[in-house]
Amino acid sequence: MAMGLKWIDNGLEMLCEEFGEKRVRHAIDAVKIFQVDIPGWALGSFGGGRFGGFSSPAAARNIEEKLDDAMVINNLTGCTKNFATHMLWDFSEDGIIADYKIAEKVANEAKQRNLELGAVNPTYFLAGSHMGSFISPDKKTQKRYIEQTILAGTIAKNLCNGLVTLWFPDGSLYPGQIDLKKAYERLKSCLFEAYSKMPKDIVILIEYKVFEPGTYSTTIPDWGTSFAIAKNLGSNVGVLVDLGHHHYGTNIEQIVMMLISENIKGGFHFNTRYAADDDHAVEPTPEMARIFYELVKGDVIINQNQKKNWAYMIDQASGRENRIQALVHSVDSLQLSLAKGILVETEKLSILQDTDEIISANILFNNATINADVRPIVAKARLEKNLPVDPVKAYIESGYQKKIEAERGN
Ligand code: AFD
Ligand code: MN
Ligand code: MN
Repeated sequence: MAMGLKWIDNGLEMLCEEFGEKRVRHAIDAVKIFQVDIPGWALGSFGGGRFGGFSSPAAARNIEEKLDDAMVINNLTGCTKNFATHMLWDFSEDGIIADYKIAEKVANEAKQRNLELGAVNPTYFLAGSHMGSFISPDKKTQKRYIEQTILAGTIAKNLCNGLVTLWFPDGSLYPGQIDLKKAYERLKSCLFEAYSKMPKDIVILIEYKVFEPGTYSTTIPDWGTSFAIAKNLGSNVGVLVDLGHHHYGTNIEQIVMMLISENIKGGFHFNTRYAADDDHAVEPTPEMARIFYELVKGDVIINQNQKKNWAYMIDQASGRENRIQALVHSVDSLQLSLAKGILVETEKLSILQDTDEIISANILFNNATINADVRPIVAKARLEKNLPVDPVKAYIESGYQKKIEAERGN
């Protein structure tokens, strides 16, 4: 073993002693096969918000540069082959109409970089959506978004991985501003119309969000609404959970469990939030480990039967940190959380649950999800795949950042 890597073997030995060799090996193998989509929008030039126009150095200026950066991330992590796109940012010349031909070109560009196109996001915001997209009273606006949604289905099927993810900014700022029922019914009827013209052998996931840009109401505010709409549309439609889209303190792992139990297709937009939907890089929080525990227990992750797996995507776009480092950091956090979720000693836990040993159950659960140092598991998985043990450090040392800063001049 190379110098300076003794901590990995030592750490693995300790983990095997506590959680058993079989579980530790399973965690290493799981980390080796887990894949997550990179969001194209995280690599572009998003600014510092209302208080400054800055963006992080050498942001990608076009789709080719976004794909260049995504390739670097995939080479460093070995688990981000899929690149998620947004129709009006990535497949449009004017930001109003999306174009199949551009999507074709982007798919080819991705292939040249050993990447594939992942989830397609119709863009229901940007110019002309000030009164909402599907809830807009303007028929022309509704039609434009219906057509874009249908096209997203065709693009997903022919050029991407067959997944369309829908997030609607529709809602209102003040009570009385819109008729809540009319808005909800307009959204449903536009969505039903679009759905009836989309290919059926794709998966569609409906994202919900409790606030922003609507401050008083959001037309699809919670998982229950997504669930109801998905159920009414068809068996290829499910629910997309984004970590930043709940009221503070919501038990997200319980939502995950319910969706699995209801046998509906699910997906994730991973990120960390501190105040609202601030879209920060994923961190290895206890919440994240608990979510992975439910995903593992529900067999909807790293299942050999690909059809059973949920869709896993990162959705982050915070403004100041180095975006490539931030995405690699997210991948690392997800791998750590997956390993923790797998280490939970389920058999012992269920005995403690059945015998009402409340505190012992909690301690046993926390030993895996909070207290275990699983970095040796993730490191071992990387070594076995010939990947750098510390991908953020490898990125910093690669010289890529200096190169793009010189080339892109922003
Ligand atoms: C916004 C929304 C939502 C969506 C993303 C991409 O809050 O998370 O998934 O844009 O459309 O951040
Ligand atoms: Mn999202
Ligand atoms: Mn969001």
